[in-house]
Amino acid sequence: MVPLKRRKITKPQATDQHSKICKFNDVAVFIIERKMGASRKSFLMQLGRSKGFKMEEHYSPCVTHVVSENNTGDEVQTWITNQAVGNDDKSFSSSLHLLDISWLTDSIAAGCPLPVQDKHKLKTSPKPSADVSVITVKSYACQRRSPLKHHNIFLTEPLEILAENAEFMENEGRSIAFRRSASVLKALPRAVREMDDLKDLPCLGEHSLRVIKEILEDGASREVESTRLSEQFRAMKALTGVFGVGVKSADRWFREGLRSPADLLRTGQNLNRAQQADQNNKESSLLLLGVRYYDDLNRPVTKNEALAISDIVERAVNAVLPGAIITLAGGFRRGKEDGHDVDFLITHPEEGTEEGLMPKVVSWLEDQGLLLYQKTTRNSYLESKDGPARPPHNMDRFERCFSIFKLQQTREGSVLPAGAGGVMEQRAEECWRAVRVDLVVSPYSQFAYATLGWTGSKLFERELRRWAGQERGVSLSSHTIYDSKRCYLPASSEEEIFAHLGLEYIAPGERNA
Ligand code: 8GT
Ligand code: MN
Repeated sequence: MVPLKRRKITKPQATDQHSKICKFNDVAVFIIERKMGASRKSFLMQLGRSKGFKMEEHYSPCVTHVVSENNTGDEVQTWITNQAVGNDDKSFSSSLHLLDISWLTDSIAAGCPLPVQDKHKLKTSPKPSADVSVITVKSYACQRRSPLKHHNIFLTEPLEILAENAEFMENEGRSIAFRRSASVLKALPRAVREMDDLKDLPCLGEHSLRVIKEILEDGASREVESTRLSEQFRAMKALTGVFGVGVKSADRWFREGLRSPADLLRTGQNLNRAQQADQNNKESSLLLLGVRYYDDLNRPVTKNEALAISDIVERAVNAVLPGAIITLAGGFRRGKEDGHDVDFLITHPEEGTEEGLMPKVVSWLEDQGLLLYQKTTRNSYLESKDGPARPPHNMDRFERCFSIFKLQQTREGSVLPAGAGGVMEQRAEECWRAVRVDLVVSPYSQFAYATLGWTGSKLFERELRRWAGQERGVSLSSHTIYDSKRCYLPASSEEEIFAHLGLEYIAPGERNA
């Protein structure tokens, strides 16, 4: 056994001996034995030392140059990391050179440590950055994919309550801000757990962040929950839920003390007042219809019901214009399982033959007793302000029919197959429901734009138009794109329109911003 005293002095002596002959003190070389073998390593160590190189026996933080043979940079890095386990030194310095043996042999031949050149360096794969968990989300909703089912409904639903409330207050800017925040969260690949998950995300304003923080910390936002329960929010929701009633009328009625569609009937004053004036006759009968079918029209339309209506529309259109093309648009085209209405686009490959189509389709449907209400317009700008008009930003000039279909159903609520006759039809005679249906006729040359414009979601459409204007200097509508010289850009598919806009194509199912 070596006495403790001797052991203590042996090591420094040896180092001293080395340092005596070391000519290049700022370079400390370590050779990795792996794949090289002990004898070759020992030979190279001796050779190095004989030329005045500081050759280290062990790997330590003072090593400046790690040399290996037939190892990849990643292998060397792993080897070094493993040496560090258990030491304080868990990482290695970024100034550490990971080199091929050729650097050492060249240096020995040159009689001094050569400057490290690219050819000597071992290639390592890029280190995953510490920020790998930070997700980058593009700032326009039309640049992102947002599926129907996402991971952050617990945040987006409350934000959308605030958006809806802002709409009731006619504060569009605020409403859009909340919708944009919600939309960003819909695009995230996982649930938000902490506020840090949100850093670097676009479109999240101060107010939205406050709401999100509260939900993450307390499970709910006081502002959202009190909005949800507020008399005004609930009344506005109920009153705007009446077909044909916009925010302005609902707000007026709220201030007059009305709270629900039943109140409209009870007081009757609005209906009577409206009926007195001849020009308002239509409006009041629309209101009566809206109240009468309130429950039906607020019950989601199922996919099966949409398909059954699709069948009817196809029969109607083909009866009056064979060869016409009918597309189910809106939420159902995006893959939704239900919706508040069913939207259809109709065209014909022979441009011009679609003109005047709507009145014929409508009378076919009426003859079959399939319509409870319809209002056909050639030009959406002529619609009354409080009628079922849409906000001006997504209006178009297509021939269009707002309607309420009378959809036959079996008693169990399933839809009667088209053409089912006999006993079944008689039994189901009184079993039907009201469904809101929008029919839109587009010339064939504008059909791609119409399809894109009517597929939604509403925020996705808005963001497309914003992108077009702000980033590309063009104007996008449901008819075409026109540039600053008002030149029209024809397109025969949605893919082509995305390409015109310099955007990656986003499939309908991923436009749920
Ligand atoms: P839903 O399931 O509640 O029915 O949801 P949706 O189908 O996505 O919404 P929608 O209110 O039925 O509208 C369908 C799409 O048509 C939306 O993208 C909306 O922007 C678009 N749209 C209208 N009105 C108009 C309009 O006048 N012109 C154009 N081009 N698009 C319109 O709702
Ligand atoms: Mn719809």
